[in-house]
Amino acid sequence: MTTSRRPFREFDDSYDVESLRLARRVIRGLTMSMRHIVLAPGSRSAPMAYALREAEDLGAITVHVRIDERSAAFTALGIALATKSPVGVVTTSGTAAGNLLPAMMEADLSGVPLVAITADRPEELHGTGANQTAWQQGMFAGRVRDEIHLEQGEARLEPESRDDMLAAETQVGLLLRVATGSSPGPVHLNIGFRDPLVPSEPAAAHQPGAQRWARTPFVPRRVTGTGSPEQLRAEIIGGEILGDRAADRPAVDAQDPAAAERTEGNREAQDPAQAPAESGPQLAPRRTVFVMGAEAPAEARELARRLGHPLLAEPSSDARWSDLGAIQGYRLILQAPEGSPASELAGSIERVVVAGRPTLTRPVQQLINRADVEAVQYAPGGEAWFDHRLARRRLADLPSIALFAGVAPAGWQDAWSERGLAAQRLIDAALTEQETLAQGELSSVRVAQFVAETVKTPLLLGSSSVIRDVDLAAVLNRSVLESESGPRSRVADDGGRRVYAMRGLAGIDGNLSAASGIALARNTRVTALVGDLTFLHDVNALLVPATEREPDLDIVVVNDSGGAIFDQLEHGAVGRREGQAETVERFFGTPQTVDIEALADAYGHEYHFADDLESLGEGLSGIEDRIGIRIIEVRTDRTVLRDFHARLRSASEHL
Ligand SMILES: Cc1ncc(C[n+]2csc(CCOP(=O)(O)OP(=O)(O)O)c2C)c(N)n1
Ligand SMILES: [Mg+2]
Repeated sequence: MTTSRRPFREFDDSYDVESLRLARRVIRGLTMSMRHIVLAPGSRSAPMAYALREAEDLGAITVHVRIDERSAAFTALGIALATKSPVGVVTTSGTAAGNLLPAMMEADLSGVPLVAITADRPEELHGTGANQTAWQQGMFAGRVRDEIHLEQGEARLEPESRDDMLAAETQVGLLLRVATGSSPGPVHLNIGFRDPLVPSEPAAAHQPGAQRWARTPFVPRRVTGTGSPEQLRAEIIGGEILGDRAADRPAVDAQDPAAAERTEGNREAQDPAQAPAESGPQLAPRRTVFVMGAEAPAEARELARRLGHPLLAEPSSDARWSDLGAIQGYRLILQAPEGSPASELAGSIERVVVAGRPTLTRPVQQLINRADVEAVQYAPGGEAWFDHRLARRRLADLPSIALFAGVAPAGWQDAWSERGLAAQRLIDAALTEQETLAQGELSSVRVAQFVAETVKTPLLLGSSSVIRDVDLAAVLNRSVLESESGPRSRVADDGGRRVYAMRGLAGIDGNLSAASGIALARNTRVTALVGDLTFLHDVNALLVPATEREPDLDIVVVNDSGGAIFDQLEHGAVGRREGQAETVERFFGTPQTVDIEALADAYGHEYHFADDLESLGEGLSGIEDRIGIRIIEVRTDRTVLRDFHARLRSASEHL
């Protein structure tokens, strides 16, 4: 149900300066679908600041103030990630606007409706040497779904001819519809404001009550209409699409690929395109796996489960945390040395359905690109990062995916689950061995595993190593490993766990700010697990103006004094060449010795140092009794990681 908007005429701000009147119209347009806005201070944007203050008083929007524009933009991005609705970030003119670019780029590729609202000088001041004046129109070109420029007219508009103002409001509303449309993403609103930029004093006789906010209540975006993923999912789960064929699937030995071919029965059904339409789709037995990347649609998970296919799920897909079919330690299976049972299992994969965007590891990319494997992307529409001209084949609807994936031969899922449990035990044993070698010093992989398995809050996984370590080592439900009866005894642990990660561009910038935004929007404590460089890159996220609500945020910093990830890539090998260690350390490792405790102290936040799992657990506990930001530092040694991963690989020979 919606309440009607109050007609425009009821707004009585005719007494006020034009800049304020324009700002109010803009904000009215924004509040049609926007509930949060982040503002960084400045002079040219002053009309927006005053008008936002009014709007906040009227209950139309929540305003957050941040001093650093880059942090402001990433905070807005975090709020948008958590609320799945458009969030604005307001800046003054000049380089202030330029600082939004990284978050706009991330929003572009992760399809987040971030609305850059940049104040500008009037057009005639451009090119005259006026202070803080740069050409801002189109400055995010190619990264935004749409952009508009509003120029405040020179002449004061008469109250009875407010067409320009009304048009501004409508244009802003339309811009937001683009941001949240079928291909959601960032948009840019540039506004040329003219002096004066502060509100006039209303006459003593003025009735302030006349200026009441009118807004349409927010209605979350819903996919509707025939063929929507939800509908299709209902049909599939209800058996309308698959009928009872999944239940009737022929018994095929998963370890005997040829057996699947022999019992396939319906040859025509091998190619979904050739399936006879009248008789309905036929599902052939197939050894398929579903790779679930960032933002993988939930209905793909349900389909995989229904068809009996294993899920190879990255931590930023919900499938990793809320489903029974996710395979533990799958990376180890995919990269197991040739001749091992695990490598045979991985080698027998015939088809891969990719849902969402996997970005973390090479074994997954190699699987998708394998010459003997057919891979399709399930992309129901609006994926910001998917270009079918460049990437693999795309299928947009679940019935086509079901036809492509076929049903799992008997034993397929169990073979993966059992191998996955063995892989997980191997990983845990390797971690214990590592800790013995390092005389009890914590491994960063162990820290990532512990945090991901322990915290109950929403979790933001920083770019670089931590998300990959969680991907490698974290288990949804540890009791599975301890249980003797194996995979069948698993208990679903779907506590609504939500894991966030910046997988649009995987930057190490803005991670803490995005986590703050998520905490503010969800009104709950969030845990951010980040590397030391990721922490320091966005340390200004700790700067919360004294007037603002501090986000409830636990930041776990895995401090290994520099970038660990590079040593695990090609640079690690280069660094081991004669005389190259110093170069690689200087240009890639980039060691740092910042005193994080002193930083926490300087910003006025709680600090906890953890040197073992017990004290890490203590640092993360008691969340009901505390507010604000806590920084939990764990020191680890990145120089041991290359050998650790090598040992793990060779241990998987017998997997
Ligand atoms: C904004 C940005 N700059 C640079 C990079 C390249 N980069 C990727 S990982 C990394 C090092 C990260 O180090 P840290 O946060 O300490 O994580 P670690 O790998 O040590 O766990 C860098 C510089 C990036 N991804 N984003
Ligand atoms: Mg580091």
